[in-house]
Amino acid sequence: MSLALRPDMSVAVLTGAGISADSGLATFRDSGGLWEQHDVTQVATPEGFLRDPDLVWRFYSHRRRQAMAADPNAAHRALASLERFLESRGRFTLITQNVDGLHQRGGARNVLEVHGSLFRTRCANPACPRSKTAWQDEELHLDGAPRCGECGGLLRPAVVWFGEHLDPEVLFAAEQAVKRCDLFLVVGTSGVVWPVAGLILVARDQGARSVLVNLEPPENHRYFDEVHLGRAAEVLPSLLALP
Ligand code: BJW
Repeated sequence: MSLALRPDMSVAVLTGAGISADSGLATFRDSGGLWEQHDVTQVATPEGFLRDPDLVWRFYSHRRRQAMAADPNAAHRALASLERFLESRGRFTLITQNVDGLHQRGGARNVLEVHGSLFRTRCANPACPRSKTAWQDEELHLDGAPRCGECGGLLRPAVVWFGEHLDPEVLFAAEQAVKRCDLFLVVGTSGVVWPVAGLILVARDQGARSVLVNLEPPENHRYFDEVHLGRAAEVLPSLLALP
């Protein structure tokens, strides 16, 4: 079965950790996932970072290393093909909660990284100018938290932790894309983390067709018009079946 896409359609896609599972990266909430192996309050909150920045940096440096060693899979590539298919007459927005950079390495050109990136760093001191703009950083800080060259404070990964606001411009762009889409395609996410979890409600409100591809039915599966169960790398290429 395919989605019968037309080149003049407006498509918004939301991805989560499940799309990178077929590249060998752990998800968060599945059995054996990151939150089973690490205490989320210690490694993914601002309070956890203040308590033990070295631990947090070890967690993110290991994930940097794993993401660098991983390759994009057929699902990442299928979405990049969809972007090219729609580029002259349609609209395409790829919204990802993932921080692993695999969409870009799989050929996607415009990606809204709503939870930041494993490969960017910024200063953790809000008074420092280097806290405002993150920069590319592929180093592994396994021996401890790096320090800011400007203010001497701690540097931090430029990801969004629990209790932190998403970049308002990036979130706005994601909401706008969903508001004007004909098709909202969601791939590999449990749909429990807000505010991104609310995007399916935005899509429904404005009458978009909503399609979910996921290994198992998540809590919010009833909100979707269609649910395709299976591994993203297997299901997505045939579902998109581009000419
Ligand atoms: C496959 C597969 C295969 C497997 N093929 N599929 C309203 C109500 C309740 C709470 C809140 C609320 N509003 C805000 C909150 C608080 C909080 C929140 O949402 N909490 C809930 C969890 C209860 N949200 C926030 O704090 C957010 N900030 C915010 O709202 O600011 C305003 C505010 C501030 C203060 C107070 C109140 C409001 C920030 C959220 C930041 C999330 N950050 C993380 C870490 C990012 C950095 C990092 O990567 O380390 O983002 S947490 C983690 O979860 C990560 C992910 O992006 C995110 C979502 O996870 P995802 O991608 O869905 O993964 P899984 O593992 O959950 O699911 C994988 C799925 O794939 C599964 O369904 C599998 O079946 C499937 N799968 N293999 C296809 N091969």
